[in-house]
Amino acid sequence: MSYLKNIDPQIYRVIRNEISRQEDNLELIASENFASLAVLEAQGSVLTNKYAEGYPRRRWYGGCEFVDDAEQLAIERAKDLFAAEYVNVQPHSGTQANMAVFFCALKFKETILAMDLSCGGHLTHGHPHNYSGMFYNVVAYGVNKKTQMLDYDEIEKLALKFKPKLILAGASAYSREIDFKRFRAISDKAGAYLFVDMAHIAGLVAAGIHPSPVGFADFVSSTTHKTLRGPRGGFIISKNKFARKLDSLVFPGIQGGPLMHVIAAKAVAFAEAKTKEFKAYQEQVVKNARQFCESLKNKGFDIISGGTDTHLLLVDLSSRNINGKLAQELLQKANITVNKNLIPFDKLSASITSGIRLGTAAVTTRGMKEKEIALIADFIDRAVKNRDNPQELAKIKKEVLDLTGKFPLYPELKNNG
Ligand code: DSN
Repeated sequence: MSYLKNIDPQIYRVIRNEISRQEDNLELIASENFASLAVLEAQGSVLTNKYAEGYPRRRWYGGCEFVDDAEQLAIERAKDLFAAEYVNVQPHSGTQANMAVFFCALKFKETILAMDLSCGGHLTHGHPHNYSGMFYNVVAYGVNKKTQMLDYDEIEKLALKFKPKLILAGASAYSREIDFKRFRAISDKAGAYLFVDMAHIAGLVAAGIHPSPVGFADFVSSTTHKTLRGPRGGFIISKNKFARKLDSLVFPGIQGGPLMHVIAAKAVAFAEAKTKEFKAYQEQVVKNARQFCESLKNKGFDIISGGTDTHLLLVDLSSRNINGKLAQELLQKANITVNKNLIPFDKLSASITSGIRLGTAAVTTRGMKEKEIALIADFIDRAVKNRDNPQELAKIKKEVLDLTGKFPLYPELKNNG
């Protein structure tokens, strides 16, 4: 970064600080990951200079021959990876991917049935402060109070009662396998479109570790940067019959020029996701999440639904006499990064919460396995027990630094000096 250092030492410093933060902290935010150097190189390339409104070979501006190749590769690789008929790789984010799908499937004020935020849903799944909640009539489903898992009979009842035009499956804080076949059957009975937001589990789906929604859903949206481990961005999958409408809704409907450097990086990530190493990585992500549940349960923590089938787990802190906000702040003191999270039927507000959400995608990318996960669970337990003991928290932080030091973010760079 020698040019940046000369031209803008302040931003150079910000990036150096962030590199150190990522190196020195245990990143347990379930939606984060570390993209490969190849993805970073593509994303940091001159493709950022190019405007390319339109789609490959049908652009509004000249000079698009090479960015056309990048977008075509991204589309073809995503189609191959997810066995998809149609893919649009231009959405700048998952939120915009979801917006294009809503605009394609629905008229304003029509009814959607989607998962409640407090039970694991996402803001774009009908939250009143998001476009999805402002433009549409939202009916929410949650989880069963006892099992804390999706209750498909209950979802079917709601679908038949409210006759939504669209049913949305997928979540940000739900750790169990989702039965897309059952969702399809419910949607068919209710005469609704099925829309799956697979942003969190896209990497698991790509690797065949979680059943794919493609084939069951009319629309699938995703981000590229969570378990899929690509650049920050979104994409949409659907059947060919929606291709023209979705294309024109993404551009010119809700976006201008596509981010060609990001699209090139998405192409790299889709190629990486086809490899044997990626499949092994995703298997380890889930093994690590299961180990995390077991280790935390052994220390007396309550895990929502009792376990996980994915990369994430939701910890109910109620019995440990600490709320999510305090736990997040406390763990930060020991260089452990987590996010506070509502748990199903939470009695506390969204800004306090009774839980924390933990994910294993990022630490697994660093090479950590079950042994290290057990150690991390121990750090969390000790931090919670010693919340008023600064010396012990400092000791845990030192142990975290010992651990992160053994698992560099980009070992290739270290080996190159
Ligand atoms: N912010 C993401 C998450 O943490 O799940 C969802 O968009």
